[in-house]
Amino acid sequence: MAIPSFVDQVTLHTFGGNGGHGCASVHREKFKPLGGPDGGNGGHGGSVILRVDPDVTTLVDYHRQSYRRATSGQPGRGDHQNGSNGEDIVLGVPDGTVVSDADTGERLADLTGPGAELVVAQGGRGGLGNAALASSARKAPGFALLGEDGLERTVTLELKVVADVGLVGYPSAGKSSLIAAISAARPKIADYPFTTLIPNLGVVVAGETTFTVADVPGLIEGASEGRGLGFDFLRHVERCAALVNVVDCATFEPGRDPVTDLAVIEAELTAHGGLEDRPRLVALNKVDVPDAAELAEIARADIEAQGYRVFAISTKTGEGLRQLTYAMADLVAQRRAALPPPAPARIVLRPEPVRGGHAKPFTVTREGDLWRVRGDKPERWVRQTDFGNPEAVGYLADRFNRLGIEDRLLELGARAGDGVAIGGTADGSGAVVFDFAPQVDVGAEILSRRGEDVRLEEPQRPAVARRRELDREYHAAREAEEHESRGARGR
Ligand SMILES: Nc1nc2c(ncn2[C@@H]2O[C@H](COP(=O)(O)OP(=O)(O)OP(=O)(O)O)[C@@H](O)[C@H]2O)c(=O)[nH]1
Ligand SMILES: [Mg+2]
Repeated sequence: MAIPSFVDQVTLHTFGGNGGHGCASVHREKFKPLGGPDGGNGGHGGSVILRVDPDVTTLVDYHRQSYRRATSGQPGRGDHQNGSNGEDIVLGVPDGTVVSDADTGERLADLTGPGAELVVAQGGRGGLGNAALASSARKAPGFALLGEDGLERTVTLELKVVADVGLVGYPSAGKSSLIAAISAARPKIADYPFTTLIPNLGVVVAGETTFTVADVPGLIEGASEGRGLGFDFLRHVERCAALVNVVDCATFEPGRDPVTDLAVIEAELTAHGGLEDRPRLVALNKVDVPDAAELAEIARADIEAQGYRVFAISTKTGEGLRQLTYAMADLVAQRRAALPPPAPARIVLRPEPVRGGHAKPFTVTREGDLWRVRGDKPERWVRQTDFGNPEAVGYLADRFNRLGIEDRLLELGARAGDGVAIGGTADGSGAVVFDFAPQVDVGAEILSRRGEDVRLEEPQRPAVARRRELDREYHAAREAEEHESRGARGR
């Protein structure tokens, strides 16, 4: 199989599954008409996950099928039955896949090392059923929370293969021919210079070792001063374990011979810098040509005297290729043995479900005649709310108050009737807008949490007020904990 190209790129559309809605239901039994809330929770939507799989070497699968959707969570049902979770989709990607957001170009992850993974489109959380929403203060909630929609994200996957061995040399020295001769890759080969415009990559198997070889567009004297086009590509071989200098022994160009060519290329590599410590092999190519074979034999002694291992080869006849590939494999194996073993830990990157995330629980800003509230929690709570159910809307108001949004608005000078927008994009679309109706203004004495009626209780004494305050704090803390623990699973 031909490896498509050095840089493989594909756009992938991913969709996390939606969370299932929670269920509002009341247990019914003979002689027990109101047996308490028993609505189950909705299941979480599945996520789309990219994970490095050593068996995957290209992105071609995603060229063919570029839409990937995880399944949604099932809704909760009565009798405490929770909906099942949607299934995650794990997409195998090659080691060295760079993931960026297709819209913003922002780099999301550089997936290297087996098992490294990125949750690219997180599934929505399931909504809590009314059984889970019940508390001592809210014994029979007549509502449940909605499941959240899964995230959608379009990403660009880019494969930047780090080749084990880099081939350098003059144009037309036979670098691409060498890749074609020792691997299944079929790069373009021609007798004019600069045939190769971007690096080619081939996979070579020599004995126990499998490694990748990349060529670099031909280098010429003065490349480091901007001549030709190979110089910029040298950064691709910076991470190679070894370099092979391919030398043309059959050129008739004046002023060129194997020893001089090698010196010129080495001078350019030195000018580039950073490649000094890379082991080198020298391949004297085209020895099928009679004159070239002779020239190679003369040059060999000279080049070996400089400390290089020299291989006389012909990509045409295959002469010397076996010895050369085994020597490459040795260098690759040595380098691999010297490197620390890959970290067993998995890098799990989870992009924030809401743009950027917020350090504070929420922020309030004045925008024209609107107050805009932003924050992961308030925005999530809005998504979980069934606005057709007044009790659910009331519960949302309670949650806002417990977080201190109302206090903050009053502090900033908001007045009853002002518009309050929760969330929304930068241009303001997608927000949910309320009329500000501060509960303290209408009289604290008839205020209550949902499922509670203060009129049925004793008039408030200071001790009662204090207890209510503590109770409020307790519930706020419990709610935070609940979200933390779900958050730990990434939901
Ligand atoms: N006789 C002979 N010709 C060869 C051999 N290897 C390569 N060639 C020829 O040399 C020419 C250049 O080969 P390429 O493989 O394209 O050279 P390259 O180094 O990749 O060149 P650029 O991509 O331009 O840098 C082609 O015409 C090949 O057929 C060989 O072993 N023997
Ligand atoms: Mg080439």
